[in-house]
Amino acid sequence: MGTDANTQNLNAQTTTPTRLTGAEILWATLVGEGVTDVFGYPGGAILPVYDALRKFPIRHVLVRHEQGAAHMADGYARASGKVGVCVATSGPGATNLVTGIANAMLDSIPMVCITGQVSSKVLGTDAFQEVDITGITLPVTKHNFLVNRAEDIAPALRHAFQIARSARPGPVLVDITKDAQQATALFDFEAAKPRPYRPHPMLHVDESDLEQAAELIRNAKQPVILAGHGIIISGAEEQLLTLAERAQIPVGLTLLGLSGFPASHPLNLGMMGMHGEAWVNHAIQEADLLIACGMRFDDRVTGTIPTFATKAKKIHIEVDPAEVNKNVKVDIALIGDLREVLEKLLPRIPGHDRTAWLKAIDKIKGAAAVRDIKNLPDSGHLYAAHVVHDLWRITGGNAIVATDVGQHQMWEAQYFHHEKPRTLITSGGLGTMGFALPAAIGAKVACPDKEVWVIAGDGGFQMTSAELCTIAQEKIKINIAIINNGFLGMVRQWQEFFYDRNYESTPLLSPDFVKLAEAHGIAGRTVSTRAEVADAVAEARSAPGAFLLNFMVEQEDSVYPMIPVGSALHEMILRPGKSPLLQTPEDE
Ligand SMILES: Cc1cc2nc3c(=O)[nH]c(=O)nc-3n(C[C@H](O)[C@H](O)[C@H](O)COP(=O)(O)OP(=O)(O)OC[C@H]3O[C@@H](n4cnc5c(N)ncnc54)[C@H](O)[C@@H]3O)c2cc1C
Ligand SMILES: Cc1ncc(C[n+]2csc(CCOP(=O)(O)OP(=O)(O)O)c2C)c(N)n1
Ligand SMILES: [Mg+2]
Repeated sequence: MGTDANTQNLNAQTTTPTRLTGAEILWATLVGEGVTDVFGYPGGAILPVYDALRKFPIRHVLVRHEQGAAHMADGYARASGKVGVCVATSGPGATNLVTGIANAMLDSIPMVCITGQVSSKVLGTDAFQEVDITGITLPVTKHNFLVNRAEDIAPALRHAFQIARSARPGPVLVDITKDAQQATALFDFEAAKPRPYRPHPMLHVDESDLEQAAELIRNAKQPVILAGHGIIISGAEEQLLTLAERAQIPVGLTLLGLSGFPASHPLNLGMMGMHGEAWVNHAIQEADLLIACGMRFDDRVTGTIPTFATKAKKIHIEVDPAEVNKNVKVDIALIGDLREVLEKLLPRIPGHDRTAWLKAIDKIKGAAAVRDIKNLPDSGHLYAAHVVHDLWRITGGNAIVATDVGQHQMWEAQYFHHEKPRTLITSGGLGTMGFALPAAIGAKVACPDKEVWVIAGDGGFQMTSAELCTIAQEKIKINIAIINNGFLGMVRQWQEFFYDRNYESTPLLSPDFVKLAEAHGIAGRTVSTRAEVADAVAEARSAPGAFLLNFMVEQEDSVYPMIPVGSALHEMILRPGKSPLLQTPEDE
């Protein structure tokens, strides 16, 4: 963070052009773009930038691995809706960012990633720590820039912010040569403004398409809304609620759509897809109309395409024309920002009674709702579902939860009921193990007043656990729940179901996580029974600093329902009848 008295002279509020070094221009431009926090790791090719940092009012979180910096920027963006920023040096610093950039790309997260590059005179000579990072990241960025003149830094960065946040958001990389950081140029924030954003020519909704869509909705007997991440990205929660309530249409959510529609709402069906609720998938297969809102028909959502919702007409509201008719052919496409399109559509949608359809879904639910564990008697075993359910209950569902990838991620999606947008931070498209801990740090930096939890597996946690030291150094209060099943659980589950229980390379030795936390000055506790869960969660919440809970859960539990790859949505493997998680009639 800058402490220098000259800060005022150097920040972007400067009205008259000022001569600055490229490094100073970089920070001044970030200040002008409203950036207050960045996540990064220094090195030779970015040293001029680090040298200038003290002059600017920006908090720099020093990470332990650049992948962590990218995930922190990502978590920051998901929690706040702002653009996340990460910084790394050339060569290995830049390549370490790549997984985090790809993660953001697949989930449409707005990020600006800044890398140092060798001096322009030696570019292309295999200079020390030179890699072609713009080439490497071309397929996993929305756009990228190589900047080799100080005067180009501000325009490139401002353009990067515009690209990152416009239409379908995504990560943008700006690679800046060392000599450009060291040279000087006139800094004029206003003059560096990019041309006004020009929407894609296809981003235009015809009156006749709107009318046709409205007519389909008015006439549908068994419609379902498929609500995706676009709801949260465009801030269309209110419009979605109005559409659902007015037309009495039930809402299924993708993994990334969760938190976009209140979990407790009677029209909320829960998550669809591979590990979605059985009744959502059945409802989709029985529907006569699907209204897909800001979701991209991922294969985890559709099952095999030829068998997907064959009885339904389909409306797709989507900002990226490339997503329309990519996986699922639709009858009407409304291409534009979801909130704007819904605002245009709503006046054409009258109130509607769909009691018969809602009752029919309730009936399917009755038969399939076998996993609700609310009142389950304590059998002495600790199940991951118990832990997640109790965490939800105790936190009142108000916490931001960052999950890792695997079984615990699916149990979180099923048992932690998100009411408010941006409270679930999870890696959907890339499914990046190691995401949770750094993403939670980013979320906490973005939302210091919110309660933030990590829910991670014993495998994924080990991939980025070095960031525990970042928490210690930065004094970040987050709580960590490790769902410790002694396995790479999701892979073990696939081995159980599809590879004859050949548990090759999935039993997993872990360090003593509590001791690991203690080595970083972070308190922790191991929990092995359900009776201890509430007390342990309370201890973590009231601890002044970060706290780690190591939950020793059943080792060979599986996530149900599950749609095997290559099957239809209704061909689900359900939890076997004798499971201790089965709901008994008196639980209801
Ligand atoms: C282990 C594992 C299991 C999984 N199982 C499931 C599962 O069972 N069910 C499930 O749903 N997912 C599951 N996923 C996640 C899945 O892989 C996808 O990431 C997820 O389905 C994508 O959801 P989405 O389409 O809503 O979001 P995204 O992939 O983020 O797509 C968002 C869409 O909205 C559009 N959009 C963005 N902004 C706007 C705007 N302003 N206006 C209009 N449109 C906009 C984008 O162009 C894009 O097409 C799983 C992931 C993992 C790792
Ligand atoms: C970086 C990375 N490597 C491998 C995988 C494949 N993978 C998906 S889930 C999983 C197991 C995760 O194990 P753990 O973190 O213990 O979570 P659990 O499934 O047991 O809850 C693996 C190896 C992945 N998603 N990401
Ligand atoms: Mg595990």
